[in-house]
Amino acid sequence: MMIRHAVLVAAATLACSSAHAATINPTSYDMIDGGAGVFQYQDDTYNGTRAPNGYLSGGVGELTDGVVAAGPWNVTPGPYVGWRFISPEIVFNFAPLSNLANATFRFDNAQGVGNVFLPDSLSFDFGGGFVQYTPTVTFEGNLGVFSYDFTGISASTFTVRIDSEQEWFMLTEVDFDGTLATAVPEPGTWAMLIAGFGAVGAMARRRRGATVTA
Ligand SMILES: [Ca+2]
Ligand SMILES: [Ca+2]
Repeated sequence: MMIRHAVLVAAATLACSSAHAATINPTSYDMIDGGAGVFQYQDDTYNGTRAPNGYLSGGVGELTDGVVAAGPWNVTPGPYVGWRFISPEIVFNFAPLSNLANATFRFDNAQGVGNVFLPDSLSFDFGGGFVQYTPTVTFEGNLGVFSYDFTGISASTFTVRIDSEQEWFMLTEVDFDGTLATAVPEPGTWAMLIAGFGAVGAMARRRRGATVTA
């Protein structure tokens, strides 16, 4: 009975490998921090390393904390990261990723208030150089939402460059949908699975044998 239970658990683990795309969070993202201005537009909750030159690495913070700014940058500046006169590159690191289905970026659609604008475009580097993808752009209150659908992307680390010709842009949240690559069982799981099948087969053979002789 114990062996049969182990087989069922192993089989259930394998069955989970075909999960549908769902929200996935990066283990870390690396980038040059936001700038200062009338308020501060840094990634205030970033929990990784902050180099003297402002480069952040090995942690996560405001961009993937699930918090979306409730108002424009000049009313609720805290939940934004803002960059000035640069097109920053953000490196996103995931636990092994089998499929990236969607990436969504929420910016303040300030339309020039304080020289803050939506960015011009986003380019993604999945290992073969930067490619500019066409987003679906929608608007939620004061936010401009850039949404990108992908197929066939399995890079567990990739870089997003946010291109801006304007002075400022303000980013409050990045969401990803996809599937993490949890499909491959550990070697120990395989060993247990094979041993379990063998034991169940042996039990079945013994049982058949017992039935015949009874
Ligand atoms: Ca956020
Ligand atoms: Ca901030």
